[in-house]
Amino acid sequence: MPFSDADSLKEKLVSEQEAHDAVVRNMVIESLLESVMDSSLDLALEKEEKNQLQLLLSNNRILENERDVVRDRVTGHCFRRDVLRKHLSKITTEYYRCQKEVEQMRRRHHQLSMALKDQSSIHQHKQVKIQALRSRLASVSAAARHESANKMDLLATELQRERSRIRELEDVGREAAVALRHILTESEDKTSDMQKLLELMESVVPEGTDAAFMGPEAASIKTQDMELYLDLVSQPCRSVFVFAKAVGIPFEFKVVALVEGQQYREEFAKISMIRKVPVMKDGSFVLTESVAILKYLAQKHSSSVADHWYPAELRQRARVNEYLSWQHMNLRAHGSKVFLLRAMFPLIMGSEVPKEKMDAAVEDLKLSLNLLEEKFLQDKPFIVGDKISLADLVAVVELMQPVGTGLDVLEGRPKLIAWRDRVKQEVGEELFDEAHEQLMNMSSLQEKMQNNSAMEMLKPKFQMLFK
Ligand SMILES: N[C@@H](CCC(=O)N[C@@H](CS)C(=O)NCC(=O)O)C(=O)O
Repeated sequence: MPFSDADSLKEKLVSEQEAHDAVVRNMVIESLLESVMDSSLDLALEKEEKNQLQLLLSNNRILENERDVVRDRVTGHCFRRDVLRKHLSKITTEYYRCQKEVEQMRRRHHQLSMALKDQSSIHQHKQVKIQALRSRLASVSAAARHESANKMDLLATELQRERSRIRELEDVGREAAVALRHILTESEDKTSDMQKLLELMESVVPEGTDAAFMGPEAASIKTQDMELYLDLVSQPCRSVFVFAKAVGIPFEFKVVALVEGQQYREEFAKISMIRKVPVMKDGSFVLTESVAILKYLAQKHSSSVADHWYPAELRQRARVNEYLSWQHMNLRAHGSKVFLLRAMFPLIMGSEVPKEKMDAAVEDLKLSLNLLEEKFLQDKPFIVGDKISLADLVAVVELMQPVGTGLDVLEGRPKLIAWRDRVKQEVGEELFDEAHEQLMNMSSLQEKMQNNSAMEMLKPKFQMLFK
């Protein structure tokens, strides 16, 4: 082999050797690398394990805490369960007790409804009896009314007879006076003239009823016939009417129908030139103005009229007068205005009342009612105290006037409602209703007005009043 071949072979060998060494080295390195990698893997795994262990430990701690919490809760629940058990047992006992009570009540209810049934049949029975008594009462009172009407007729005839007898007596008196003068002055034959005079007297005044001994009182009783000129639609008339009736003062009711214009008749003008009602005629004594009439009647009949109507005691009487003076321009004026606007204005004027006019009138009335309640009545049963007086009567009739037109002025005023009911009870419900019957029947009143020529006379008055 040539040298160069040997060299190249050598070189080849060397390079082969080097290549082999490199491979071995690589393998060593690789194995070294592998072992290094393994140990680092071990380390990483160990760390991982440690971490996991730590995690497990902390999880364990958490679980232990949770276990403690759960244990506490269980203890709490057990305690509450025991408390609830106790409650439950109490409730159960209570439930049984209630059931017993309900049972007892059911039995009681049954007993009561049986008793109620019995009562209602008794009640029905009584109702039938009451009904029978009512109709009996109605027939008895109709008979009594009839009888008293007959008696009244008889009395009226008797009265008439008495009057003509009085007139006869007056004539005889005049004749006797003439005869007496003749006897005392001119007569020659005094004895026979005297005899004639005696005969004359005897013909009208029989023995035993000598007029000279009847005295002035008896004479005045005969001539003192009380007449009241009234229209019950008018509130002052109602106060006079109710008072006279309530205290039992006899009078002759003379109707002056205002809606028919009877106040304008000449025959009424002869009695009162004021041409308003009420008017009182006591014998020849004529009195106008309701308040004056009421006081006159109370004072004239003071021996039979209870003192509370117009008390004699100075200050109580002053309280009655205080109200009577106040009411003219307040409750009376305002109540009348609302009444006239609501009931008369459209009929007389032929048009509706302007709203602002009506509102203002109602507002004024409310203010008067406030004063009646707060100043005059306060918390007393009646204006002067415990007993009814003329003041209450005059107030109540005024308050009823707008009520007659359908306006409930007492709405929302329980104190005034209770007072009105007390007044009504004191004078007697029947009398109160009788006095207010016409007022409460406005439609028939308006009908009368519509067909009446006297309404024309009222027009200028209204125009003046409400312009
Ligand atoms: N102040 C008087 C008033 C009388 C009065 O105004 N009467 C009215 C009826 S409530 C009347 O007669 N009016 C008729 C008219 O004015 O033509 C009294 O209290 O008696």
